[in-house]
Amino acid sequence: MPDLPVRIFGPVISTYVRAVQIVCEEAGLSHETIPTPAHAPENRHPFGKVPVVEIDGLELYETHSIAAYIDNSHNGGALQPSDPAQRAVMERWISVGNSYLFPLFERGLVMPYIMHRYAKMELDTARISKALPDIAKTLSFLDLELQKDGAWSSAGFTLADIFLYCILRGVESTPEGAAGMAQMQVLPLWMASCRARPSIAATAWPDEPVAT
Ligand SMILES: N[C@@H](CCC(=O)N[C@@H](CS)C(=O)NCC(=O)O)C(=O)O
Repeated sequence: MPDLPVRIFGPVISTYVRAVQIVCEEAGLSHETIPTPAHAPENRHPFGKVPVVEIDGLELYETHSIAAYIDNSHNGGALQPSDPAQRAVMERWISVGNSYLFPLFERGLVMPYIMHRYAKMELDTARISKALPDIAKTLSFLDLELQKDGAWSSAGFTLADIFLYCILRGVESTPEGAAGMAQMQVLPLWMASCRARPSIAATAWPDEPVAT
């Protein structure tokens, strides 16, 4: 185990900062989050994103590569299936989360609420209304995939669960997202099972329901 805590630079409440925090918890690594807004001059991510992470004398960015590094170097790869087919499923769902889910949810729903709650801007209801049909369709798609064959959860708890939990947690923290999620059959059960995991409980956001 490294002597120094893993240093995570990004906002304290952030989807991808949370993913790194959870992987650190899974690996038993101490970690600290240094509040750094994405577009602050001190942010070292070349594309103005967060997080940037210092670990083992390395400076890393891009959450998927950070998560895989921590799991491979400090957790025996326990969060990544060794079976190639299961691994492909995990990688697919991380990619789906990063490429399609996060942009849709973040732009259409989560960010308008962040701007409203924290920057005290008027809630952009037009943007939310426009995005809601696609968000509802996407939640249904995820729910049906879970029902069909367990989708990303079929190989046990992996990095895919961590990415998707963090991405869906943002959705769930909005009224429309929480209502949409409550209409799903299996997705809320999967969210609850994640919340029962110590790494996820240890990194909970202030408004997050506790595991029951
Ligand atoms: N590809 C990046 C995406 C990270 C990302 O989008 N982070 C969000 C915060 S959770 C961000 O930096 N948002 C600020 C922005 O896009 O301007 C990664 O995997 O680390």
